[in-house]
Amino acid sequence: TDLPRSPPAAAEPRHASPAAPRRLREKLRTAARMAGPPARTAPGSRQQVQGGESRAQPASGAPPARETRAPFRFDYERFRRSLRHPVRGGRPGEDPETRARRMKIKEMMKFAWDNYKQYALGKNELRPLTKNGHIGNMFGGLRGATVIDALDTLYIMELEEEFQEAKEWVEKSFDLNVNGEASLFEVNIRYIGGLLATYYLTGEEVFKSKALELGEKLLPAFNTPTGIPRGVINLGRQGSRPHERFLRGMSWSWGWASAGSSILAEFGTLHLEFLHLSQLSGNPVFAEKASNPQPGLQGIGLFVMNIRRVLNRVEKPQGLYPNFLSPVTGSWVQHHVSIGGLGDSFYEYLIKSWLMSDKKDSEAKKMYDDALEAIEKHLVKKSAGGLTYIAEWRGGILDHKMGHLACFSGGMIALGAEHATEERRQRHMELAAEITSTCHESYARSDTKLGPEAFRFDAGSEAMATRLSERYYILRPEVVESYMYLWRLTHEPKYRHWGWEVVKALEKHCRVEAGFSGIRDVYTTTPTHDNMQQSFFLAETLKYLYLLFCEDDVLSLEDWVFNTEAHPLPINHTDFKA
Ligand code: DMJ
Repeated sequence: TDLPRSPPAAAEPRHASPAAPRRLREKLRTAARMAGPPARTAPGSRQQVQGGESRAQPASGAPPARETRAPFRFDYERFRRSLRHPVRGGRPGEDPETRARRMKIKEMMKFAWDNYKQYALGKNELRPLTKNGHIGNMFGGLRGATVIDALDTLYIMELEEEFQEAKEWVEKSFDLNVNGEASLFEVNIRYIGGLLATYYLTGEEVFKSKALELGEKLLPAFNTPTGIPRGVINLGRQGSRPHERFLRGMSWSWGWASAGSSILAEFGTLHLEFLHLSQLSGNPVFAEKASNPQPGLQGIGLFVMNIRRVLNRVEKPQGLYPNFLSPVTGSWVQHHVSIGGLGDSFYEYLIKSWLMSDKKDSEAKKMYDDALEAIEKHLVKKSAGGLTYIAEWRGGILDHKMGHLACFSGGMIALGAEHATEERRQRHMELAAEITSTCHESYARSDTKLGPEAFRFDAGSEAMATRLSERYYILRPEVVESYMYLWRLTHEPKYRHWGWEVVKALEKHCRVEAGFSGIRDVYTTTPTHDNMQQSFFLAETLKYLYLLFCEDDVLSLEDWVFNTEAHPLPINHTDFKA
């Protein structure tokens, strides 16, 4: 998803305001319990809970506590042996043009990284025109978003020296003892996702321990009446000033989200990462089977399983999932449905949860199948010119618009189709190909051959932006993401061809002296630049382009699922307890 990047409004009811001191104290005590360090009890001893109080649990359905488990160690070597394909590398005898194209994309990655390193190392993003760094307000005081987002791409592209530079920064400078208001979603997909993926790829403990430490800090966001997390969390700082300790672990809803609601694509995009945190910290892989939830990360899988329970209970209008849900009542707050921003990765994580479980998580598969059926029935449309698109839905009225973000859905639907019944498989593959083709049209119909932020199918418009405010391109990945999946699943040459068009357009319009920049208008051949090299350009756009020109067994879809920031997380072929 993609969300307004302003901090929560002051007027937003913080769910523990100074006007409610008793409630606040209770919340703080609970938050402190939940944000406490992982249990370090001796084998077989009884788990101690801070302050002697009962442990925090997800709002519903959590089974009662029992004795602690034996200490757990994740068997990394066994995990690596379980992979069916090598994770990287070229293959002998490949076509020289494909190799040359892949090398070009590798060069683009090196250029993006080198400039970030030179002008902005330790900041969150590079500003390539002014040659300095940008911090922003999404990550609650965390720094180095580009480093963490780039790590696995550098590794996969075999940019060894650059990978070592990034790793060294994580070891020496990545500080988790920060204080500030962070987006739970963004920290999860970029930082937790990036660290987990790099751990699984390299086996380097530093990435695992940072992911687990950061994961701990996110737990208090789940402390709501329903267990649906709020969008913003104060990451807190240990041993800091009183007002900072006061806020530590507090969470609240975005100021712009109606009636203190939580966003579908935010609370629905935690599952993959949290199950891996759970796995690495010792809980059985599939949390619904856990019989002794514990405070801290070991029970983290239960928190995300509880989200499912709430969603399964609430009635869905026409089977569709609206984007805003109250974390207090567990009911929808507004009936806006979108497979683009605010909704997008919720659907993606349903099908990927099933794939990541080695196709055992049938609940996720059913939720995905039902959701897609409702989308097909109510939102999929064909334009007068024959282009298939997915409209948005506002309380029953269709908005004939697709955001760039919604273009990931071609890849998602193709991925799901692979595993569907024969009748659905064919229909969904066609739908996936048609949507990807429509998204390609949004690029092909622009002067730069890059696509706008949103395009419409009304008032005579077909796959083009009609509003000035929707003409920009900020180096987003969703269209090339779909090309990559469609290539892997069909091997139709057009997807590589379309991907190469994007490479040429990026070089022509987005490459500047010190990095890559977004552009403000895709409909002019002399666009102005927005002076921002987004971290997802290194995590996603360049990675998906590179994989488009790799053999299928590089980060094979049989071994990995990509989180929504393109960080590969392994499919659980087995239980890796040691
Ligand atoms: C990325 O952070 C992720 O892909 C997210 O799911 C949506 N927005 C950006 C890229 O456009």
